[in-house]
Amino acid sequence: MRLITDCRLATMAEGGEPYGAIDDGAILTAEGRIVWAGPREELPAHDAKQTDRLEGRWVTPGLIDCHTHLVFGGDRSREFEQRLGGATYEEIARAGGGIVSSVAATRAASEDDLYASALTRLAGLTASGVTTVEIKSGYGLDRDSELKMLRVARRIGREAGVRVRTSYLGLHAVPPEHRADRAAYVDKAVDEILPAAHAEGLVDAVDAYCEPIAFSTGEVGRLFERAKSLGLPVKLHADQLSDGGGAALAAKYGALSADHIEHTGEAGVKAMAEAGVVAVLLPGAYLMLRETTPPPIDLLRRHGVAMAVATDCNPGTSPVASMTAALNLACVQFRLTPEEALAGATRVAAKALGLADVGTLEAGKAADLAVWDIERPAELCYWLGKPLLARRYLGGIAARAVRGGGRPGSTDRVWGAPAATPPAYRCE
Ligand code: DI6
Ligand code: FE
Repeated sequence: MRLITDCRLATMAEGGEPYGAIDDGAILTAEGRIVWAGPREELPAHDAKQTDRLEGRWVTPGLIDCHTHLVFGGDRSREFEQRLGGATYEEIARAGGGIVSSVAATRAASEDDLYASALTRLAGLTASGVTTVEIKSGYGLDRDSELKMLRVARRIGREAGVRVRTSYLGLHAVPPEHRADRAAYVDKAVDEILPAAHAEGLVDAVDAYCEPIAFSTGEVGRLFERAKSLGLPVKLHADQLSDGGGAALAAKYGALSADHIEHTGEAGVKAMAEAGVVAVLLPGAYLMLRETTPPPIDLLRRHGVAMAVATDCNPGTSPVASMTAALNLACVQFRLTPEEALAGATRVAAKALGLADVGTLEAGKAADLAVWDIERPAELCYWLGKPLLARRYLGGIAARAVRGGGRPGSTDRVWGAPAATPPAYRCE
């Protein structure tokens, strides 16, 4: 048993004080779980062998990034330059760039290369307090390459000091070899690739990109039927660029979440509320695409739809590798309150992933914690770029941030394993 004390808690538990704040708190952990969390003066009798004194720092649940495309090959910063120079996303795609260039690079990359390059981005997430990350496939678009991406995601979960949930995103784009017969690709994704990935234990949820430029509600419906028959939960990239009925489709299938939803109208929001679908807000993509229609935040509030916030870390539309940056962007661009945003990166993000045992500081939950050098929880949404994290705990064990920064292929500078004695403090 371990006692974590001399700290302030933002438990993020529902109801009660803003942020579930406790001024002088303590946490008891054992076997990877929180045994007790509350005001220090109410600390029960315990037999903790270790005591970590946090010198007044704030502790929140470890942050949860519930929508990322962390694993991909290649680099698209050249496209960023082209777009700043006036080229449109469509022109770049027609010239062989865009999503198809990520597909080519991902297919060409080895598992080791994909793993190493993903860690360079994961480093940004863990340095901003992330302890659980969702990772999608979708840049492989053939059987072997999709499975390769998902295996890399699983390896990250085993070796890189973070919990991982995977999503199969086979309906992300039509691969170049199927441009003339997209129906055959949908058949393959639904009937062959998803079942194969599922059989290998690589899929925690099924996602799709529902948009006129990507896949129709009918095509996505076929995929979701298959997911249902395999017992897998679904989620959806919905209504990002137009109101194409994506949110309503997600609701029809009882999806965990509908993500983006900039263009969702009131009928879609109502359907989400009735089906308990979480809205995942992705302010990084909104920023990078210079969008001007924000998600319908007031409607979501009015109808009681829970809102999560995520990075959407991807090479095309959201090169965002910091969860605290995503929080800032959600507040500034979408006018979430800092408390809403932080709930969206903890309690609500857990719901968006269907996880019952992370997201708040409460007895019984996993002891995944983030310790911060801040004076108020709102600072997590206020600063843009200032390092705020003092330490993470993963399953009750102090974990160093994963440090990437190496070139693809070099894994020597990566710290994956939780460290018993983190550098910043002494653990008694
Ligand atoms: N999520 C996605 O899957 C695409 N946009 C988004 O917000 C990514 C598109 C790309 O790689 O260009
Ligand atoms: Fe996405």
